[in-house]
Amino acid sequence: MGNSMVTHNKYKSFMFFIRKYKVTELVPPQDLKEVFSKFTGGGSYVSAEQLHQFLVEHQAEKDCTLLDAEKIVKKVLQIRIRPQQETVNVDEKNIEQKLTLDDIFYFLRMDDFNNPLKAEVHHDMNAPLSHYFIYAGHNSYLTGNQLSSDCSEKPIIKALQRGVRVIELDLWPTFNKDDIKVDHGWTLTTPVSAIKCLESIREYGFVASQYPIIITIEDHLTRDLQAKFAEMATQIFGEMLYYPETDCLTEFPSPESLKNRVIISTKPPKECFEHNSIKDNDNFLMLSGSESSSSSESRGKESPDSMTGVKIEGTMAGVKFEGPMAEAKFEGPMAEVKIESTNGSDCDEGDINTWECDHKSYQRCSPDYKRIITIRNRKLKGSLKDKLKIDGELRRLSWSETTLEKASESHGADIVRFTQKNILRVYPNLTRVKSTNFKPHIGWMYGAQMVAFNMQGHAKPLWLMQGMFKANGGCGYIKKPPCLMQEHPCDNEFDPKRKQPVKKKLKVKVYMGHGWNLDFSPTHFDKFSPPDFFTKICIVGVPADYAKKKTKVVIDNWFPVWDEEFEFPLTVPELALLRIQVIHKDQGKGDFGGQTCLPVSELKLGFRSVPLYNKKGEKFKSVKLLMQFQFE
Ligand SMILES: [Ca+2]
Ligand SMILES: [Ca+2]
Repeated sequence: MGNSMVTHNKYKSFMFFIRKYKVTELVPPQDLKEVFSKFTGGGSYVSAEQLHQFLVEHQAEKDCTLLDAEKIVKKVLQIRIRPQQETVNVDEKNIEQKLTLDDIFYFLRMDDFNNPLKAEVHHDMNAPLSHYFIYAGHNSYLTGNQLSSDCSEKPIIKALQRGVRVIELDLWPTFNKDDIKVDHGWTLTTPVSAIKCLESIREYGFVASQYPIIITIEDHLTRDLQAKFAEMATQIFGEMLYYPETDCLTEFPSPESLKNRVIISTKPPKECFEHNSIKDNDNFLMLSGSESSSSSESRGKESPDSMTGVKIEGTMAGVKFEGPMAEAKFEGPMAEVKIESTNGSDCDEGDINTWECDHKSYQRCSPDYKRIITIRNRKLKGSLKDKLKIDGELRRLSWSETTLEKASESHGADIVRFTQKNILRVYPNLTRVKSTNFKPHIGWMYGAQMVAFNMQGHAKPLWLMQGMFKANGGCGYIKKPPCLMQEHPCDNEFDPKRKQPVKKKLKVKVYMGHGWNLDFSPTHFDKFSPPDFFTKICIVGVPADYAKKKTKVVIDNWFPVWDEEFEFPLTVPELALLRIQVIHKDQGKGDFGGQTCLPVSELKLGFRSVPLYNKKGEKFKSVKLLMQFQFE
């Protein structure tokens, strides 16, 4: 029981000396020994019945049956055939159907059996789309930064394979104005054809999830090309393309009813209303401060987030601009690119467009194009309160992170109410030229369904996004918590910034970590010794719930044992994410040893094997933590 095998890691110190470090194989934590003893009545084996009891009572696996427990016993015995049985060649029936403490310890460390999250879709999927947080991408076609990277269908495919459900395409006329390309306007990105993007969405759209894909279009097309796009989409998607029979939806359809369907969300550009506005369409790279904001207005861009009304100053390798692009100077390394808005602090459509899109105007657009738009991006004139007014017709608003932050200071309750029926999309400020992201909770805590992220990055905000959408079986749709959907009497509205009473206390225990020796080279962390790991555990959610803890550093050990417990009082556990990161302590910031984010409301209780991911969000083959989760 718990027999530890002692081996040694050898490290060369400098030139001549070999230092040996004792490697102790993992042994079950004291907590597990006690629980084992409880369920076996002090015995050294656990039967299938006792295992069943352990799974139901300690691991809170309410639906687990005795048959499930028997299957686990069989499975573990198959993997862990004991040495004496190997030689005797006994058939399965004669193997004693019971497990030792070491077997249980082994089983609990297998994340495919003992993952901390439910693998299935388990939320009600029959509510209108506005009742869900939706996994959303921003400028989904970009491979790198927002200014000079290539456009390609590949990042779209990758996002879809990860379960992203909202894909953004910026549509522009090609040079000859006879076809449609996907490109980040006003920048040096190289385009990809719209057909390629749509075909990729058809091919890969439903590999990770059957729930609907929403294509948000940033539309810079002429009327003819809009018609062409409608034809293109209809041909490529066929039956997959959903659009409502009636002109006015009173409620969005549900994700369940839209399984394996593609829907389009956009608003028609202004040239539908003012036919003289697009004379210099092929010259869209013309960019100059004050002029650009007015030209963007005259084009009626749907796009909140392309480079309009923006002054670019900086450098991009080997490319120089002169002439009409008066404000854009590129001379120097990309890192120095500076962007500033010349028409206000941010450049969202709220500032650029003030036209109202009514039914009459829609009639004048390409009829087929208009028909295929299920979620209309439409904004109302007037004050912020007016913009958030709930009128009969459903719509989508698109705001930059800054616009949302400012609006939420004074109109939090209005935003929450708006998002109960309508859709709010929040996108990164366009100063994020390196494709970074913002704290996603600024959108989620006000009910914003589409917190649109640059998926090609790899930093903390993206880890939170990836972690959030591990919920509900990773299907890309998460039912919003009741606090965001309740129709409160006006003096009792949900305000995520106001401190609520503590609802639940989450207890997190981190026992140990393992697998780095298999996934990394012996000298990856320290050249001359095994790594020195510690674990950071944070809660990210509404401001009141934010917390940050860390374990001690375990020096020179590939199998760190921490055995430390942390408590997190939570006021809105429904929106909380548990962020876990292992760091090798080094000078400076330390070396990255793996990370994961887990939605607190989805945590399975008891002992759990928590797999860690790299900075891009790809799962490590072997690196895992053994943890325990409990609620009080
Ligand atoms: Ca865009
Ligand atoms: Ca070390």
